Amino acid sequence: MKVVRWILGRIILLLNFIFSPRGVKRSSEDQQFADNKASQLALYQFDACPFCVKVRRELKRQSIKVDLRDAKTNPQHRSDLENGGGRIKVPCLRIEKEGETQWMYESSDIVSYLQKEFA
Ligand SMILES: N[C@@H](CCC(=O)N[C@@H](CS)C(=O)NCC(=O)O)C(=O)O
Repeated sequence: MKVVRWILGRIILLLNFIFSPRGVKRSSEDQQFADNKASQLALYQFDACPFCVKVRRELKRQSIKVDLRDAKTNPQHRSDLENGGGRIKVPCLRIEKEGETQWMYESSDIVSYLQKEFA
């Protein structure tokens, strides 16, 4: 089962690489604004998780760089996710806003949030 999951994960990564979405082009001012906003975000994720790939594709579409934190292999990120968000489930977007931290689970909610904030 582990091997099948590993193979499926590699296929997802390969397809994602081949059919990588195009990023939106912004003026340098707008891009700077988006970059500043994105610096308040961090995505807790697994490399080959299909739901995480879905969110990373949206990040690519929105041309924003978000700190990607691997919660599978990095014990610090894993425990931060568990303690901060309440459970080990990915993807989870950590949003730092006006001194408050929000932990957003569910890939569809994260994609909607990114579209609302950056599109
Ligand atoms: N409905 C969720 C599904 C997320 C999900 O099932 N993630 C899996 C990885 S693909 C997970 O975190 N499982 C917990 C674990 O493996 O410990 C979403 O769309 O984000």
